[in-house]
Amino acid sequence: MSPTPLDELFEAAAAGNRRAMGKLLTMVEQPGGAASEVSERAHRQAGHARVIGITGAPGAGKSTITGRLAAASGAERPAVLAIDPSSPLTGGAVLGDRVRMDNHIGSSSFIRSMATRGHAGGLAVAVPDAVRVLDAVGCDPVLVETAGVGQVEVSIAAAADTTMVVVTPGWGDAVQANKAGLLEVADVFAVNKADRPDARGARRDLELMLDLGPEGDWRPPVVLTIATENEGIEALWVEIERHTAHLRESGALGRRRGLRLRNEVVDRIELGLRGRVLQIIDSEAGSKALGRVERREVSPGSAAEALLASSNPQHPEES
Ligand SMILES: Nc1nc2c(ncn2[C@@H]2O[C@H](COP(=O)(O)OP(=O)(O)OP(=O)(O)O)[C@@H](O)[C@H]2O)c(=O)[nH]1
Ligand SMILES: [Mg+2]
Repeated sequence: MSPTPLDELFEAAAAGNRRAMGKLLTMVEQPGGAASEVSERAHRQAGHARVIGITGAPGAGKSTITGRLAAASGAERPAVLAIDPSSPLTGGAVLGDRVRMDNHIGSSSFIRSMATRGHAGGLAVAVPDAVRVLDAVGCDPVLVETAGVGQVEVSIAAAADTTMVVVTPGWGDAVQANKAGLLEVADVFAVNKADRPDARGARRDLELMLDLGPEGDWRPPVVLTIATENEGIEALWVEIERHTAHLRESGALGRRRGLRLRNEVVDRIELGLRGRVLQIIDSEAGSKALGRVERREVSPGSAAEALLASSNPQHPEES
């Protein structure tokens, strides 16, 4: 059998062809079309890459650290996914990211930015598929940067084997991280911009908060870094590797990955159900029912119940 165009694309991407990698990522980012075929195929080949999430407040130095880490990893084919949760479609910040990273990153690295808007399914499904493709074509590690401003971003960052949270010196940053739910998801902390006053104070604040937190078999280490000077980056990478080793030895890696896949299936079911909900409400029966609700003949609750019952494929006799 001769290879299909998709075979060839995967082959080229596996050989390190950036255009082919970019093409595959574009394909999974756009729902419909070949997205599911690419995802299907990528999934069968994936599962080897270490996935590292990097999050923290805007401007904390995540991109600079990420680029430096990719280089410090000494890996042959590191990849960076920079997720921009807030940027409009013009993606100015994302472009800035690229420039900052390109300055530090090894030439073998692959960098890709993803803007939030325009993803029908949301980042919850777009990001895992992008990671899957990079993993499948042999990138390792895959570093995923997101600004930790909301719950969605936190959960994306946490959809990694190892989650690193970047904070900076200054009153309240550790407290902010705590409020945003970042403390719970962190496996490793970087106190970046340690060239600024009171970096040690920030570390102490974090250690205190960790003291108060639940006791587990892994205590997140806190590393001081000056990303712009490449200081502390080696130490940071060592801690990330130590965490990977811990996950493997304790068996937690398999559990984490299993849970991640479960969450992804749940997200996809939810997405599919949401589509069905819209179908129901936009149907003839839906608009009829809505009319009755508006005329106050039935309550919204009864209308929803009736629509749900009549649309349930397990009860075709009711429809
Ligand atoms: N003084 C100092 N500046 C730093 C350090 N690390 C990064 N910066 C600077 O901080 C600014 C923001 O850095 P980025 O790496 O873009 O931070 P980011 O967290 O990726 O920012 P967003 O993606 O926009 O949230 C840039 O001007 C960096 O040069 C550091 O260790 N010390
Ligand atoms: Mg950035």
